[in-house]
Amino acid sequence: MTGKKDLLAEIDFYLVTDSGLSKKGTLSDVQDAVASGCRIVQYREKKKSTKEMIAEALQIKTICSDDAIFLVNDRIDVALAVDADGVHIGQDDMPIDIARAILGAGKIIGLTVHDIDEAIEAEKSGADYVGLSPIFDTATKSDAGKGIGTERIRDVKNAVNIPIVAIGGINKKNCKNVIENGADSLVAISSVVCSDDVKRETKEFIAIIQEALGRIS
Ligand code: 3NM
Repeated sequence: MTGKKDLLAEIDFYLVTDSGLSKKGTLSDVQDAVASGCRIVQYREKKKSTKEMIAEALQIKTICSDDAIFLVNDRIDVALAVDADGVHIGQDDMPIDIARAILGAGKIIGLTVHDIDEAIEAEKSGADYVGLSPIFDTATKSDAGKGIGTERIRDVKNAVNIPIVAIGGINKKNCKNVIENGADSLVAISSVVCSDDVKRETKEFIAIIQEALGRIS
């Protein structure tokens, strides 16, 4: 009934795929990240046909298996077609109450927010986590806007009880600071998928995050 919602409490490094930036391809990135301990994968694909997306999503679902949460960005139809664990949607996508009615209570819905008010609203409307963005300036998403800075993470952390996933311009140098300011998890797309060794990068992010979260010393 609850699907993989319980796993949300354990997420640290969060993989978002990007076939445009990836060196080795989306499936290879997912495989490597999950093999290195990544517990949450978001399939974000803006270029492929629905048919191609469904075929790829099915393979990602198999890779994630019971080990990692598998979400689809934006495309609720694709998430339903492959019975993914849930979706990640933005402020201009389908309203969350309608998405929930379509997906059902057991699925995970993440919502992108940019400030405290949107985060409070997201929690009220039933989001399971918020993606807070963009923390820093980023070239990966052209319309992301100016970075809000790490202090805003703490403000949002104090305002909501659902997990906060930080995104936008995060790398291995600044990620400790992101976690220490209240993020529960973080995304670092270019840092990871543009690297020669996704396995190593994922492991290193996880180690830094876990240490900053105080889960290991
Ligand atoms: N969403 P990188 S920023 C997918 O601000 C995405 O909502 C953003 O890429 C938002 O980790 C972003 O390479 C890209 O900066 C993040």
